[in-house]
Amino acid sequence: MIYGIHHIQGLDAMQRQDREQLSDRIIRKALSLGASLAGTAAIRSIQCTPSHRSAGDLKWPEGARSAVILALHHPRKEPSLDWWDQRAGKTPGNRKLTRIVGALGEWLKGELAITAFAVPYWVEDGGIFLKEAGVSAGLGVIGRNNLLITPRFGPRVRLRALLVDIDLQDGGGLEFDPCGVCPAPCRQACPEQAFGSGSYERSRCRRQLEKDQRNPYRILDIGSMTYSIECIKYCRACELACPVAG
Ligand code: B12
Repeated sequence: MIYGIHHIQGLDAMQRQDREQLSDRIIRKALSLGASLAGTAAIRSIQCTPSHRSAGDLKWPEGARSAVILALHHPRKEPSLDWWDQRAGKTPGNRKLTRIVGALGEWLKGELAITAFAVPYWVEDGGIFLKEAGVSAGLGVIGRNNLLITPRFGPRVRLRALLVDIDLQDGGGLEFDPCGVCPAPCRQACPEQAFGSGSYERSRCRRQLEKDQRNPYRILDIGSMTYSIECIKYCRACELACPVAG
């Protein structure tokens, strides 16, 4: 009997070690493909986060057991990564992230025989709440600006995910509290006082983003050498005011 328990405990430890090694390998591959950060999480821990709990009936692909969450750094000095244009993928940053996700999915299938499901951006199209998945994967924490704050890049990252049909390590539980002693310049920076009530108000934030939509920019199209590409530079005040990671 005692031997049996030890045997099971040994098996558990081995499975945990396998999961950790596999997660590490996948994370290293994602970084080598150009992701700035990557992490893994069990679907059941993502399902326990506030937005997933309150959304209730999200449709997860059958067989999906874990998620790989990727982040791409959007540095202050490269604002164009985040300009929304008319092309597929919408922003240069998102196009890059989508390419990395695609290449990682191919590698998982070809190298490790793992089935990967690309996750749409919009939750209503079958997507997931990416900031909270990022917390579950240990990439960062939710800050007072309501964004995922990462230790290395602050909130200046964009996120995407892949779901996979195997068990991977649950990366959550990051010990990081950047907002505890911060005077929250992010909250003062909002042009619509979306944090005026003490918590984030989506309708106020949306009001600013609608103003940005009504005020598109024309940028130079290198092909035709004319100012013909129209793009929207959405407000990032709460993100850019965050002092974490400079
Ligand atoms: C819809 C959407 C919007 C809407 C509504 C946003 C909203 N928060 O309600 C609008 C258009 C207004 C918007 C605005 C912005 N968005 Co937006 N948006 C999304 C989208 C598609 C879904 C987000 C959503 O609906 N969440 C559900 C709502 C109810 O949750 P919530 O407001 O985030 O609040 C929850 C969390 O804070 C959580 N929470 C609070 N504390 C804690 C603690 C823990 C431990 C946990 C686990 C959770 C948690 O509980 C709250 C309630 O459920 C995601 C992409 C995706 N698929 O996830 C991008 C996304 C969240 N947006 C992003 C960005 C960057 C922005 C903007 C800066 C605009 C811009 N220039 O891109 C602003 C910032 C607004 C802000 N400060 O929150 C990034 C965030 C990156 C990051 N570092 O966090 C995302 C992930 C897209 C991306 N490309 O990577 N967005």
